[in-house]
Amino acid sequence: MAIVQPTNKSVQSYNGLHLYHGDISNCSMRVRMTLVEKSLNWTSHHLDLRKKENISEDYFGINPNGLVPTLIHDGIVHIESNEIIDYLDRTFPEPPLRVAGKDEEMLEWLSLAGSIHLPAIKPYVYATKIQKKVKKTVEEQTRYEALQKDEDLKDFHSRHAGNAAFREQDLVRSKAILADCFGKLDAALEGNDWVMGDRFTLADISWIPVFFVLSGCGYPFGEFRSIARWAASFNDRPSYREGILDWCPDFSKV
Ligand SMILES: N[C@@H](CCC(=O)N[C@@H](CS)C(=O)NCC(=O)O)C(=O)O
Repeated sequence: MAIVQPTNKSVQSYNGLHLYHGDISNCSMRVRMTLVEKSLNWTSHHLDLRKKENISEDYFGINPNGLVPTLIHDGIVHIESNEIIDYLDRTFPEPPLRVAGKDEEMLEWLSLAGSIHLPAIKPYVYATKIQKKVKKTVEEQTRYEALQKDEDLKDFHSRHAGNAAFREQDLVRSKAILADCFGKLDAALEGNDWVMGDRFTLADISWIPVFFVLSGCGYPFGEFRSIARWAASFNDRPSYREGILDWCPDFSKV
């Protein structure tokens, strides 16, 4: 479990569920979807990533990477979206978002989504769509470098700092990883309603936001026929509407 001891102690007095999240953040979308699936009440602390509201001493004192989402449950701070959704499903087991006896397989899907975030999803989204929209001013960049201790994140953000732009090779690597993962996802969905078979689980919740955001960036999903069928079936699900569309109606317009 990714629990952190915040240096910003104010959050330790929070009761119930509090979520720091971003409207356009795919990692936040999976936590919002899980909260909706469970019909849980939660307090929203929205951070606008375009306005760099995450780059503050206060927020780095809660999430040491300065990333969204962060869940605070009765004063305990949880980070890492895929771990948060697993925590929520274990803590609030009804309705279950897992298949009995198939935990290992399902957690592999969550772990895969988590592992490709920095090398593939983030570069694709920035390079194709949002790098200009989230470009930091010199002042914001200086503040970020002072607050950020994670070298991989520093390296990632240095690639589009100032006049820099993502290199073709970053995009090529990202596309190769994504094609491999979507091939696996498509195969898992072949003949199945959901990733784990006939039950909607955290594995779907982990990948639906990835599909939504990358579609908005123009990712060519056309060849993945089972993914297309899956996407049509989650369209009317309340957690998709309330967890994703109510916050970000169309990623292509971000
Ligand atoms: N591994 C983290 C990744 C979180 C992450 O990268 N969040 C993005 C939005 S999806 C963010 O906060 N971006 C702002 C930044 O990189 O400064 C998780 O799954 O929670």
